[in-house]
Amino acid sequence: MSKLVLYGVETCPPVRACKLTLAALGLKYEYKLVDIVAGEQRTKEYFLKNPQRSVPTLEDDGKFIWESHAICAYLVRRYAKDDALYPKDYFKRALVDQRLHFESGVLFQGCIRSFAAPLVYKNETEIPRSKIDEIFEAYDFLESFIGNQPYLCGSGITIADYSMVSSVSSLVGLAPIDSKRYPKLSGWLERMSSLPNYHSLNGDGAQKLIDMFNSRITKIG
Ligand SMILES: N[C@@H](CCC(=O)N[C@@H](CS)C(=O)NCC(=O)O)C(=O)O
Repeated sequence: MSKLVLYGVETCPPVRACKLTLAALGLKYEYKLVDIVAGEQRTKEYFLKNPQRSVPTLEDDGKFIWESHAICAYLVRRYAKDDALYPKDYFKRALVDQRLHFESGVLFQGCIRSFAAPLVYKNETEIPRSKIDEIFEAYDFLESFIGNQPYLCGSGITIADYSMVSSVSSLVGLAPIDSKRYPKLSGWLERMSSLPNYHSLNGDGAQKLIDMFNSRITKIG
């Protein structure tokens, strides 16, 4: 088997989605820390691996892939014993893809990055109330996606669950999930939180990110 290297930092939700997927597949890999707050993603050496200068990046036998959704899908196609985590069936895969795009565009980019980047890179300390409203709007969608199924795409876990939990668990510090208003979402988050090694793979990093937000935000106005 080829040598896998994951470049990232544990506060980054997409990095944690890749860690959850690698663990679910039982894959061994080397983890190389890229301190994005210190600017390590902007070195020439890293640019040669990933010209977008983002984390995560996966190295597989000297080849590089970035964008967590592409990485997780690749890992399943390349290394999984079956297609449970990313089904080959056209409709089932479309459902997983829809959730992955939702995580990428709405949850991560729209909800997290839009306020986190100004906090980290521009030293801003206030976030508008509308940002919190957008998180709850995203939770409303997730509540309906889950419906009466245990996971986001039905009865079995998929890479969409790993991707989504990395973001949702990072947002609960700013927008707590009330189990009365969001019974499906809170039940799903509880199920995800009881996965083996959940805390070391995702929960601890999510908490560090929440702590970082709390240490920088002085006002939600
Ligand atoms: N959609 C991308 C998002 C990756 C991303 O934006 N990562 C952030 C950290 S969480 C990053 O690399 N930031 C570096 C920078 O902004 O310079 C993915 O899922 O991999």
